Amino acid sequence: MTARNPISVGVIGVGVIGRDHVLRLARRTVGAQVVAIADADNDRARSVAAEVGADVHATGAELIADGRVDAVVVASWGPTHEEYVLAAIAAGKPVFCEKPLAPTREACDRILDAEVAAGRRLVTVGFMRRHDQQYRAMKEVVVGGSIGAPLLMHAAHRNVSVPSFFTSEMIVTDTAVHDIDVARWMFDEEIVAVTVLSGRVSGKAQPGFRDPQLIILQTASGILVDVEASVNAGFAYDIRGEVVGEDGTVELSESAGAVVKRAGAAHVRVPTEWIERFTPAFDAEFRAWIDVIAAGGTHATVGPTAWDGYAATACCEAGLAALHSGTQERVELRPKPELYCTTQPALTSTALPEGTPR
Ligand code: ISE
Repeated sequence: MTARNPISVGVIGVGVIGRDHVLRLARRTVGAQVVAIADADNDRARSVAAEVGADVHATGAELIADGRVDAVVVASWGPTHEEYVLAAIAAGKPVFCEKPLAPTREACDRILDAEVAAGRRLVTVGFMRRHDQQYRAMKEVVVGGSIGAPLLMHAAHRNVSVPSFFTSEMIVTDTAVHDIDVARWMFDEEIVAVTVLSGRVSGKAQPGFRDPQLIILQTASGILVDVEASVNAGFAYDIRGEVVGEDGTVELSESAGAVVKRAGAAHVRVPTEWIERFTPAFDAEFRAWIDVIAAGGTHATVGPTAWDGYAATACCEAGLAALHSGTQERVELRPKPELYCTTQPALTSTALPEGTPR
């Protein structure tokens, strides 16, 4: 397939992250333009469309059917993802879907079936941490073998606060889902079991809300990953990760910025919002996506595939069962279709800087 240049993108759902993606695609992604927008809130669609000179469609289905739209971004509410992703696959258009691919394993199954029937990978899932330079540097060390065979991973995912509609279950499905994807990607292994522990509850959480949670993932070869997930940390958006190997450890550096030392103390900026922490990763993710579509190869996906979206949702389902049972729950996956077994092109847009320790 030979794609057009620039790639004309339609965006469905322009709430917080959807609008951010519209601006990123329209203003700082070379080779992309945003031509169409749809949102359940029509006024919001119109106001975001006006910022970038795009047309507004009444529905996501209409947007996908628009002949000028080469590729689709789905950033609407999770339960709507399946309908839009299936419609994009049916139209043969590359589709970038924010996490979750779909909230239930059955819905993800239907997406896998549709993509397998189409015979072409068209779906990319928005697990942006795979494009984050710190995580990528960490993975290079793990794969390079200098710290020996990986045994454990420690992770922390602390949000400053969350809106009042946030639930204990969403700490697994909306927050820790990123750590689930990182663990699968870091070790190139599936997760086979999940345990979720909750103990003393933060005084800042709503009554009945189980925050923080300690989530323990076990990979197929037995690597244990503990994730402290909390959403009322108050002080900062604090993301940690450390892999412990047989011969050493590798951890995410504390800050991408400068460390200031003065008056007997060291100061380093810690972001307060996830958009700030991961903006470079979101930018890299969209650059890579537009590049792969423009290259017009066999598959129009880069980074996390529909299989990755399915596996993450299956782990979240086990996580929810574990949250309620208090015991370890197994993750059972369907056999991996052949379509997802070939490797993807390297992410050249996120190549690591010279001198990165390996
Ligand atoms: C949000 O949807 C995200 O994707 C953020 O990365 C995560 O930190 C936050 O907890 C989620 O609500």
